[in-house]
Amino acid sequence: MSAALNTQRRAKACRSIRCPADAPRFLLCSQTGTAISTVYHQFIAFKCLFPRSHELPSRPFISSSSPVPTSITFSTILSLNCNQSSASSTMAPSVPAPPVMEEFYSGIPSNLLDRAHAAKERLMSQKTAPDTVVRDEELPVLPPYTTRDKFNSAMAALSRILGASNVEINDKPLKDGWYIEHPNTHDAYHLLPATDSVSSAACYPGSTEEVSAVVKWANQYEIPIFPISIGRNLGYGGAAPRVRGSVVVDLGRRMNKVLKLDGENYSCLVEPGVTYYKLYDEVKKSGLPMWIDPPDLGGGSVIGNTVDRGVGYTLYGDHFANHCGMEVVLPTGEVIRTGMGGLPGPDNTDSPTWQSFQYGFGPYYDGIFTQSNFGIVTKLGMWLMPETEHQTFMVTFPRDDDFGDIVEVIRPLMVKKILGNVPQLRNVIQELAVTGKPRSAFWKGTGRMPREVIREHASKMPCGDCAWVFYGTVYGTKEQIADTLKICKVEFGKIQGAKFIFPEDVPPDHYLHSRVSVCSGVPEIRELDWLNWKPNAGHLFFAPISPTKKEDARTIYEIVLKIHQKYGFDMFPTYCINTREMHYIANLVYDRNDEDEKQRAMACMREMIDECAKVGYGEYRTHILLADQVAQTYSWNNQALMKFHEVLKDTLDPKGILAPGRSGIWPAKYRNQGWELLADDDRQTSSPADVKKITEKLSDSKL
Ligand code: EUG
Repeated sequence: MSAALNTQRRAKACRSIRCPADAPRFLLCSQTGTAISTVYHQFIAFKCLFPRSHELPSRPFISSSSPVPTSITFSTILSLNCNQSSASSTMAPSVPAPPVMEEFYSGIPSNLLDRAHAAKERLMSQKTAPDTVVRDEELPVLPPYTTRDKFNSAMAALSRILGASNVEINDKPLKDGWYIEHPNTHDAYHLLPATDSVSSAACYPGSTEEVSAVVKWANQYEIPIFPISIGRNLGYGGAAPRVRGSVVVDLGRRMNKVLKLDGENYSCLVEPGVTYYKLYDEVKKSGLPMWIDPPDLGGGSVIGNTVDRGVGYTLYGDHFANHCGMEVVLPTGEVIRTGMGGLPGPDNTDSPTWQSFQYGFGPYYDGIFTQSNFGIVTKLGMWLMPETEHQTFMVTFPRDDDFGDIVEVIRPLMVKKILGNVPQLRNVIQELAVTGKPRSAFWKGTGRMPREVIREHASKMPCGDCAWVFYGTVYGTKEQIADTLKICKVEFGKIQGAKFIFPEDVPPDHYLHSRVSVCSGVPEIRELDWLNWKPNAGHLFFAPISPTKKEDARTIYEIVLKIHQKYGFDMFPTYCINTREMHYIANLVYDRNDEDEKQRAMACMREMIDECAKVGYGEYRTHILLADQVAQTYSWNNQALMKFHEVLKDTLDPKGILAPGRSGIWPAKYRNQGWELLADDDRQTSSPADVKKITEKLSDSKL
């Protein structure tokens, strides 16, 4: 059945099926993604979806005796008999479908629903861990340097500012959920116990003014806040605050509009809750001939990804480089606009040049609001790429040792802009992983999968018996594409045995087709499939920057390989090549239900960070719990850079309320008291015991 038909059928089902009578009260508990998956367990065959956010029933957060609203609209979906994509198994799904975007702002687009549902089904079929983690401590977890009484009165004040329905206490068991139904209470891909990196509460401001009011509130009560846009920074900490008990400011729930689409300027202006799926949808609806630039997975926030300096795969793949203009709430609550946005248009309108010129006049600040805790970005301008003809292809290379030579071929092609997007180079093992089959389907052994096993399976797949796979795309007119491909064939052909494979050469469920989409501006869900490698999988990204040069790339490769071998992990390197450098992404997949494996994953990350730093290489981005260690590797001139960060932090955020510890930047209030989590340190400063140790020194004098 087509997606449209499916949606129609679901709409019909929505009208005809009523949820059980106790559903409204249940929904009152929580309105987050977490709650969505909690609901699943109540109604195994149905899925209850929420009405739009402004219609959400109010949640009593202090008194539980508020009246239960009587007019909640439910739509339901029959989760049985749902359609399967071609890639999925033939079994009927036993898990409910994820919410679609029309029904929930961070949902899946309806055209991807069947595939997302199948992907969820495949992942959940491997799950052996319990669905919820029950917590054995007084809840909610308090932020540091406060008392329960003070916290309660602060939360009462916050409820008065935002309305009680927009404040939600994190006092339920934790649910990791799934990609679409992700939690905003903790890190779904926890490295430490799930209960460590948790918030005390989440709040949902509905405008820049309300964000500013929340920031002023945080200053008044000295409560640490942790803003998220969507909260899908999975592999880097998800929605989890660095400081235990922070209040998560979930911007996306009520601020998720595409504010402008400009078909002449080829630009847009978005709010934090706009995902790549949503921006794509709006551009399509507008009929304008523009592309967005999605990362591998489309569920992330455009703002969130850009301010974490994420990457996509069209000609506009460097997201920060293609942003134009920000609106930022500073840690004191002041609101600024950067670039041309500083110059107001007539009659209180936005500057007509805000999305046209990045720099404005005077110092250019936008960079300090990325990977930082210096401000909350509430609006962001992005440039959009004009639609064009395109051709995606893969090139396979036969020998493990070809790696260096491949890099040497790629660099000049990119510097000369023959290749203009962000192409990927992957190891052959990833061809196995992106089939979505578990590792156990290929090999039953323990330890790292042997090269011969990979070879045996690859030789039966479209990639054949190869070692490396390059995914490239060329753009332009048909003639330009043909010319560029000719050059690529000559250049890659210099490596003996290089083989070009085009989309028409592979079956419809091959990963190459999802590269065609991503590299032509169509957001995808396919990349999740390598998460099936292990049961209960979480993933971590080790993401050093390498020059696009043979020797550097090899040095890093050898370090990463040696340490993966030492800790017993299969190695999934994806090189995202951005001209003169490569984002060297090693995806570490681990079983969240296996304590030993989690500890090895952490140790493996720590050692890779250290060993790379020793020879001069550093990460472009990292998991929130590894940020202190990574920040310390940027130590040139006796940590001069960190000292500069700290000067800015203390000036902009004197009370230290905004995301303390983000990117390793601690405000004065927290600095040098033991919060920093360094490599040679076995403490876990997000654990209850360590937080207690740190704070009790000060608690007598401060409280
Ligand atoms: C990927 C790429 C990234 C990143 C995390 C994951 C790709 C995975 C270029 O940056 O930070 C397939």
